[in-house]
Amino acid sequence: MVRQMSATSLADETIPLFNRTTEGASLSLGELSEIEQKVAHDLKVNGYSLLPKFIDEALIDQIVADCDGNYSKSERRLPDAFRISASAKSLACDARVVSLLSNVYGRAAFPFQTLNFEQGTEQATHSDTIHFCSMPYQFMTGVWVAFEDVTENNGPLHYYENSHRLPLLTNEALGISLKKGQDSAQRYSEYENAIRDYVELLGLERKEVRMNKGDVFIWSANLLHGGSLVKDKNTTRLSQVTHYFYEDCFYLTPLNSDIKRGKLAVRVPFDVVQNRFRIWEYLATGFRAISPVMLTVSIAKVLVKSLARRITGREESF
Ligand SMILES: O=C(O)CCC(=O)C(=O)O
Repeated sequence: MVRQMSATSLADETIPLFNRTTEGASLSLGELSEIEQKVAHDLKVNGYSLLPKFIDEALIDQIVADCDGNYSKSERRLPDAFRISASAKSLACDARVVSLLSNVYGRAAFPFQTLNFEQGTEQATHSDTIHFCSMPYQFMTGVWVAFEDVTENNGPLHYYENSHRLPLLTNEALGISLKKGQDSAQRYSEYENAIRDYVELLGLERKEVRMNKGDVFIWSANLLHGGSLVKDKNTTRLSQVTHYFYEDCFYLTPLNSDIKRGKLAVRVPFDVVQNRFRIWEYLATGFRAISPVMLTVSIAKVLVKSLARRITGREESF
């Protein structure tokens, strides 16, 4: 449950609670539990928070058993394991996490995606905002759970200090324009290169996260992060990340959007707790960000594109 907030302005509602500055926000922050206050403080100051020994080891062992043999060989991961494992779903829907996020953001959180990893991903530095963006901005969070101890050898998560304070790094902001015929993998590699150059230019400091089994690492939407090199290729790095959105937002994928050409890649996130898709509203105005007709057209386009990809074997193009 989200606590009632007193005397918040409309502008306040467009900002996660932990970043608000009004008197009403201070009062609401003061009402948070000790652990919520810690997470709110950490997200504001550092862009991440670490909760040691937060997840029960028996639940973790069950998820690991359920996922065994189901990871994709090429991508080293299993998307949306909540569909095949009641335990992975129970972790994504952990009421303590959902309530904690809802209270520190001042808006109800819901899990919409899980990714389970068998090994370190070596994923290049990125911010989740390029994949999962909300309007108002910043209403998205990653919650990563270590299913075994993470060392310097099995590909720890890394992040760049203070990167959560950077402006939103969309294609437009990075000077990437979408080319006709370009597939999303090529576009993403342009994005990764631009981010690599940008953090170098700014001289941001790279840090690795050491975690033990059951620890939870929470990061805010804009934090630049990724998976470090797996030094010992024989190691596993079992883990699950759950991505959360917040209600009453409009959701989109900036990587596949081209604002200059009027193309918005909208998302219809699946609420794992309520087992239903979330249709957008924005700031509780009752205004639907998209009409039922446009929604039907968007869904039809997605279906046609994925069918075309299956038939031609080609990636999505613009
Ligand atoms: O687990 C990893 O190595 C990276 C995960 C990640 O970057 C993400 O989920 O956004």
